[in-house]
Amino acid sequence: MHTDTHDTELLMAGPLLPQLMARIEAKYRVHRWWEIADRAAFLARHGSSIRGIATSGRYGATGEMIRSLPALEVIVSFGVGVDPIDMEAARERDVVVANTPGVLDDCVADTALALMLAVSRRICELDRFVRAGRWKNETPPLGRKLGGRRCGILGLGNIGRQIARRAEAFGMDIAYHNRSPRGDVPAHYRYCADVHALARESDILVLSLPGGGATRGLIDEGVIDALGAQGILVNVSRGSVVDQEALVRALREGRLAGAGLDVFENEPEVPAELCAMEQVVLSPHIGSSTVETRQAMADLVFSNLEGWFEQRRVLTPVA
Ligand code: 8YV
Repeated sequence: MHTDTHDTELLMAGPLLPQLMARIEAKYRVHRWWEIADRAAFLARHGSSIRGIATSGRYGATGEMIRSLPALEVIVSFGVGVDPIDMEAARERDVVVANTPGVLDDCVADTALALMLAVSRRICELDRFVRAGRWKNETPPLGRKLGGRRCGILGLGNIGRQIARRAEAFGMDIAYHNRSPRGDVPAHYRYCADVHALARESDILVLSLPGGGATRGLIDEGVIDALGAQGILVNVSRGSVVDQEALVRALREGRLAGAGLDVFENEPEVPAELCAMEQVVLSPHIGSSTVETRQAMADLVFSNLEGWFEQRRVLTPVA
């Protein structure tokens, strides 16, 4: 069935991938939220005809936005994390929310392994060493091997499982913590009953759990100390999960060996002290940023929109 959607009005919360924006704007009547100067006047005029929000894990959708659109039916988000979407407001208003799970698991897991390797083998530090001409007069410092060390995964969901597979291929032992043990993972993955136990049993602790209120500040001073002075923290989930000040303090005081961070508490702000640390590898939230995966995410966003407005069914609803 083909339905004409040209008159369907959408609010786009922020700029998305250019080719995705072009595709959406060719098919729907799109209002660009970030370009609207007088938002109150805009809402008074168009608020009651907007049926969908196109957003991302970066822009989200606030409760205020959701409640100010009485005709809203669907929120379609680019990314798997829905922490900046007010899910409760969406539920109250019977608004369907769709994200892009599945298509980015490989790339986010690759990013986690890249950070694990980069920190353990001191790749970025040694790159700076070579560029500074120090090789001529100095012996490069030694790294640590991954094989034989313990990889703890906090959040063994789809992404976490891909991280586990990769870490196993490097010869690491796998432990994890979820709300409950998973029955569908290899029996030799050790389940730890809480975050502290997992940190104690890990050489490298990888965070791949959802952000949001329920996990805010979960990685605090106590967990960092349980990971210990030889430990490495890798975060590919959300900056909000980590008490960033406690992390910086532990790195400064040598109570943690290193960190590989793709996400931060207040992106794109990164504390200057972190930027100055040799034992830290920083990346600008690029977990899913490959040509292939971003295209797959864009296709899924578009299919979710089409699915809703043509068949009243999104492909990947958030449960
Ligand atoms: C995206 C992400 O970069 O999927 C997620 O939750 O964090 C990333 O894949 C983000 O959603 C786009 O802004």
